[in-house]
Amino acid sequence: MKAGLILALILGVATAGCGSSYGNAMGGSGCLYGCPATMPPAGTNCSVLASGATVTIDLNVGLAACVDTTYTSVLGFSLDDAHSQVIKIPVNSNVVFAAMTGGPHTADLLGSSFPATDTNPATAAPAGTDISSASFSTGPLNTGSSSAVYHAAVTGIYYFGCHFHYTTNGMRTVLIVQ
Ligand SMILES: [Cu+2]
Repeated sequence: MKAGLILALILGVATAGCGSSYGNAMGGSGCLYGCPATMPPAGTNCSVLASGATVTIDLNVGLAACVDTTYTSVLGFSLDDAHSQVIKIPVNSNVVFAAMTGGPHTADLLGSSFPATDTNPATAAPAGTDISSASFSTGPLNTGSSSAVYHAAVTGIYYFGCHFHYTTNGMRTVLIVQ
């Protein structure tokens, strides 16, 4: 009985942390679309390697967050629609972004670091545009819709964010074309 009480207290503290410490860490006052399933683990390698001729990247702000050892906190961009990830894309892949829940979302190229705010105009780039192009964006994608098919032909490290959730929720990632 005593062990059960201690466990309940621990779970209570973990739940309380969802709306307070996590929200503050993201620079906002809480989790607008529900808190991530798990708290961001510290010092984790969040990177995954995509495969296939076309890489589909899910946009979903409700994913489990991840604090990457190199690129810091990432949220809402994923290959498995479960975990926020830093995504490595084989050079010359096609790339599609799919809004899963909580849309509209965008995938905006922000440059070579995470800026304070997303100043990308978030205008949809034509199909076939390289994701490394200046001010690349998918434009707003409503829940259930996918972007045009884009291209990743220029190796590099690209910081991305969602126009609607970058500041409020910390929705951001790093795409590495290699
Ligand atoms: Cu978003």
